[in-house]
Amino acid sequence: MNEKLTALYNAIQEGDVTSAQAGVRAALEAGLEPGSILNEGMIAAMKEVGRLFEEGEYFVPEMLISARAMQGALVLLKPHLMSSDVKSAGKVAIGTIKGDLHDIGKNLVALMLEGAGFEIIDLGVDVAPDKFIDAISNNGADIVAFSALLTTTMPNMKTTIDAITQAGLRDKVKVIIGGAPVTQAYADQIGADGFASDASRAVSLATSLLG
Ligand code: B1M
Repeated sequence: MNEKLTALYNAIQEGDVTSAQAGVRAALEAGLEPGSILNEGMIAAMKEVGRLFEEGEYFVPEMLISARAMQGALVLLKPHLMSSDVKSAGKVAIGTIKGDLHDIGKNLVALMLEGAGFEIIDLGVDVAPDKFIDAISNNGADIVAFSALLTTTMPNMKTTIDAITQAGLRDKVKVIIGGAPVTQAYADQIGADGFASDASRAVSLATSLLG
């Protein structure tokens, strides 16, 4: 790996916000592509944090400080991931599903959708079905996007789709889902309109669903 990306990767894995931000600046100054800075330097580091947690080497506080370093680095990378001359492509209400606090992936998906011209209603984390329903009926969301990182919160995606159906709104909105444990098969099983495995695929999916 490029030495600038290695430094960024290490800073995020160690949870050092200052070095992570310095790493993003150095990588940009070296002319590295924002997409590879994100994928190789940052997302890969979070995957390693997850592996260390699984092996019992990291605990929740370590995951949390790595997440903070990731978010601090993302703030600097954000303007470079977004293109400016795009017109509104539709309105997307996005949130992590009820019970789930993992918001880094959700924030990335929101950022890429915004960059592609979608208007974003960011409902935050641990979003109850009612809030998605409100975003459809009172804020005109064309798409609702759910993110889940826990196998234990995934079932709340189905609960939320069921609540949208019961509110009589299912034919007014497209539902897209994603997050590390989520699959296309699960999307089919719960009646979502689409699944994307990463943020850039979420943009292609949203674009194709709205024609
Ligand atoms: Co948590 N955590 N965590 N955690 N955490 C995982 C998810 C875990 C896999 C770690 C592990 O064991 N290896 C594990 C889940 C196991 C499972 O369910 N099978 C886990 C656990 C167990 C937990 C707790 C239960 C730990 C505890 O308390 N004992 C707890 C639960 C809290 C809760 O949510 N109720 C918990 C807490 C936390 C922190 C708060 C400390 C922190 C989150 C901080 C934050 O987000 N603000 C945290 C972190 C950082 C992680 C890991 C290490 C990293 C997640 C991350 O940010 N990845 C994670 C391990 C891992 O993922 N390998 C882990 C980077 C991010 C860019 O990727 O979110 O996958 P991701 O998003 C991608 C794609 O998935 C996709 O696009 C994104 C960009 O490409 N995508 C979508 C995501 N949403 C999408 C939506 C779409 C489309 C695509 O359409 C709508």
